[in-house]
Amino acid sequence: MTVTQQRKLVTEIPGPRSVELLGRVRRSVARGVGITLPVFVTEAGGGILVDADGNQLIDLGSGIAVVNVGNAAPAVVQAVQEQVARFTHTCFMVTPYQGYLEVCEALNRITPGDHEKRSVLLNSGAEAVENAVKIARAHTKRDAVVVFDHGYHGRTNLTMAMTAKNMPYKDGFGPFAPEVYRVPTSYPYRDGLTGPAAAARSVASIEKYVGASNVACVVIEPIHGEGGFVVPAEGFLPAVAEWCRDNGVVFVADEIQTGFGRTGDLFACTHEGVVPDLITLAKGIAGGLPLAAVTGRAEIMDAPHVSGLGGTYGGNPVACAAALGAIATIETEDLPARARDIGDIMLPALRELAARHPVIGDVRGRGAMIAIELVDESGAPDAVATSAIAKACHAEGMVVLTAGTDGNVLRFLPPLVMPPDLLREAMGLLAKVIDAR
Ligand code: PLZ
Repeated sequence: MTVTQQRKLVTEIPGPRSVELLGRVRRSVARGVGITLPVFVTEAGGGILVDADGNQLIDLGSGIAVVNVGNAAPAVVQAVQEQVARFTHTCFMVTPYQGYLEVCEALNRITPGDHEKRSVLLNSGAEAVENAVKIARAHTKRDAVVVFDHGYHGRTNLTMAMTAKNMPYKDGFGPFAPEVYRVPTSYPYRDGLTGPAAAARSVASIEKYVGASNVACVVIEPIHGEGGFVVPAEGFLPAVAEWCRDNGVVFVADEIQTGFGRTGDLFACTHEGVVPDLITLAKGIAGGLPLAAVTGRAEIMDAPHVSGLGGTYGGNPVACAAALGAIATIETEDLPARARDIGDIMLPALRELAARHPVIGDVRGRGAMIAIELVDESGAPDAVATSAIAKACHAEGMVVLTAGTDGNVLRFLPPLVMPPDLLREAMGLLAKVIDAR
């Protein structure tokens, strides 16, 4: 690792060089592309991002849960360099190559369940979700797609319809794809329901408003990501999965954010022993290169006709090489265990902070997917406090992200290779920021 694992501030955040570059962004990049923290990164590794002014920031975002193996992870770099020098693209659908095959074999092996599986490779999370729906529709010959409050599935037309939150994802971009139905989820902090009670409520909604026999698939994140790191009450996911099984509905776990060791297991479904029919994957799959996948039961995956699935770049050879490097790293370095260690450091620190500050209404998450939900004196979501705390953290030299349908969740997604000392320092800085309010 060439990047020293130390936070270092040599200018204000953002520094003059970044400010200058941001001026150029304003003149060249479409306004619709928002930026959370405008420091321009020049190098990154482990738990540190280095910016154009020479500042070193603690990375608690991992590029939105992507670089689980760390930035420029050695096995990823080596695999990419070797592959890029051999060939960069042929299109697997035209003339295939082994990397695509090996990634599919790896995904079939490591995803939950020991049934026979197949995989298809794509470019982005949204594209994976789109394809999961295509596959489920081809298999069931039904139309309806069921999604949940606080769900996030992407920014393409179908996945915008599947995403719950209007601003900033959907506003003015309709009309949206039809036959998408939203039902209540399990949100223990807000609804106080047990898992089975919340599942009964969701199922009642589906049966009343959609009709079981019309439903092709239920698509759910095992922990809602963009929606605020909402961990469902125990028993919710298994009950929903069981209802799907009983009604011939394809149960799709969107593990795009929760996957690849993030929650302390390779996949979040495993915490409750849920085996999805299909699983959508992206983000952590390839150490930062664009790759996504749908993996699932062979008989469902094989429903679409030959040439019904694909795309020019899906499973690009360089991205596949990166994925093989990333997956090998996750397995050989037991990164799920590192995620559990991260949770063991963060959760007690955050709970101690919550005990002193009523603005922290809830501390939740699993492994290295941890969040705090911020509320005002009446218990209502406090987006203003959330964004102020995030900004203050940025000024201290750490990258934190917000989330939540109400914008009142501060979320933490450190690379799983984050050095523990750096993580403790980050928790200390957060305490300093909140104590100073
Ligand atoms: N499903 C569960 O978390 C992507 C979105 C960032 P893409 N989440 C980050 C933003 O503001 O665009 C995500 C996800 C879940 C699907 C997606 C979509 O993945 O690779 O961004 O298309």
